[in-house]
Amino acid sequence: MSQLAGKLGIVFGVANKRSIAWAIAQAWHKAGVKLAFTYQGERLKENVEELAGTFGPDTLLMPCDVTKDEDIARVFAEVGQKFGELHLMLHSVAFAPKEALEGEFVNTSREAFRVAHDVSAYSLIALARGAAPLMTDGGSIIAMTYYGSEKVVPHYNVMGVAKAALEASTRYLAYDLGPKKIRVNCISAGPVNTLAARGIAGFTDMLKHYEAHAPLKRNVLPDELGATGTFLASDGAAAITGQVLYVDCGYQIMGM
Ligand code: NAD
Ligand code: 0WE
Repeated sequence: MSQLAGKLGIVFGVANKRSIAWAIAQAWHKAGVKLAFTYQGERLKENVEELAGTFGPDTLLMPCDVTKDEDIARVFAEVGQKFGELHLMLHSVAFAPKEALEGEFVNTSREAFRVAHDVSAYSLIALARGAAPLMTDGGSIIAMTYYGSEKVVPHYNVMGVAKAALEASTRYLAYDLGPKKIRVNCISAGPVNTLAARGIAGFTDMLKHYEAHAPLKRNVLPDELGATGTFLASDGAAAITGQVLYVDCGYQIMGM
């Protein structure tokens, strides 16, 4: 029996079957975690309904735009009612206006900066504040990040700055929530072909670049992100908090 069996979790960021959030949700589900899901809005409702439905017809599913405090309040009120407590939370949400990922970083508008940071970084703080009171027996909070937070990845632009804020927020949250036995960590994934990655000019070349230069000479698989998510949720990671774990086939260690 898995040590995660019977635990209760909530997942933010499933858009479709390719979403990293879905890979981690499946791994948690296989480990016996009972899951609640949120989706961004009506546009994604059907998709997520179908995926979440594969875990049983009574799987808790709620809309949540993470830029809306009232949505977040409603989600955790409902989780409180239906679950009574919570052990795991996955934050797998990011957005920057498309034009900010196309041109030069120097041209980032005030509004694009605001939106990118609101959706991709501030939301972790708001969600952690919502989840923490329900994590009465301790917990594990995981957020998805990317290497563009620490090195320049051309065109990642304001998302890199927002990911730096997300990673720093992870450390401050780990400090605040540590006394409650709530751990907060980031998984820094290598590139994965998802909705958020598709349409990014040169993404296919980026996958090839990782294959050529990462020590493992390949790209990370969604299942491997799921396995890391399961590890970080487990007691095997009981002393790990405030960290960024690179799950990128070793790419991050390279200097050239
Ligand atoms: P995805 O498009 O499947 O997931 C992004 C999710 O963010 C979607 O479900 C979308 O609905 C959600 N979202 C955006 N704005 C929102 C809002 N206002 N309210 C609620 N939800 C909102 O793509 P993904 O690649 O699975 O991305 C998930 C996470 O993984 C992101 O944080 C991303 O930065 C990170 N990441 C992705 C890669 C990659 O190469 N795909 C690599 C490293 C990290
Ligand atoms: O975090 C991401 C992508 C997040 C993302 C994607 C989009 C595309 C559609 C945020 N906002 C938007 N806005 C849109 O309008 N990744 C880690 C994947 C990614 O995106 C890149 C990358 C990589 C890798 C953008 C440029 C360069 C590299």
